[in-house]
Amino acid sequence: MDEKIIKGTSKFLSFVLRHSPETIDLKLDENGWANVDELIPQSNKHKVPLDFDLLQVVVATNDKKRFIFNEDKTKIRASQGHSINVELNLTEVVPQGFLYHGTVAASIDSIKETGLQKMSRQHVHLSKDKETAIKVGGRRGKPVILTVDAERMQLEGFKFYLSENGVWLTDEVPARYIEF
Ligand code: HQG
Repeated sequence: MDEKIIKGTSKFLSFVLRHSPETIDLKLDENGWANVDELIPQSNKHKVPLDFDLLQVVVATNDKKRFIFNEDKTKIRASQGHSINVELNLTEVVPQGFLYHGTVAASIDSIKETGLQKMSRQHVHLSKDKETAIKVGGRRGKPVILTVDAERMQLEGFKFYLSENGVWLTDEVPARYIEF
């Protein structure tokens, strides 16, 4: 299958399943699930070609496992990254040591002032390795990597969650826990 089509479909799914299902008149349930038999016709109706085979390939080959099916593949959702309000029922996880956040120099003064904020998403996104953080920051320019003392944060009462695809999530990171 054509790589370009797979990537384009992944971007389209990120958009509708995380941010804007109404664009294709799609309803997500309160846990962020879309019915596959609604997603496919609604996509086609809005001129985005989609069938079950393509959907399966996108889910299976996605580099970050961004999407997940329920057990019988009748529903699909994004594992993280939402700006719309969905309840993912994430389980709390206790981090050990440090986590990393990739950003760019232009954001540093503001982050020093207010810490890491979730901005338009539901959580602040952190990763357990620097390489991933470099990629995340690199989406916006020359990456700057911040080191977060997640273990100390958790000991002092902050909650951490791990998405189905391995992204560490928290509500905010006050600047005192960040090594710049
Ligand atoms: C910055 C991608 C100023 C923050 C990635 C980031 C990730 C602040 C931007 C996922 C700030 C928000 C999320 C503050 C945070 N002042 N700037 N106080 N606090 N920022 O896209 O973490 O490929 O919402 O540093 O891989 O970049 O789409 O968050 O630059 O996992 O699956 O505000 O998106 O995943 O940007 O990326 P985002 P992010 P996907």
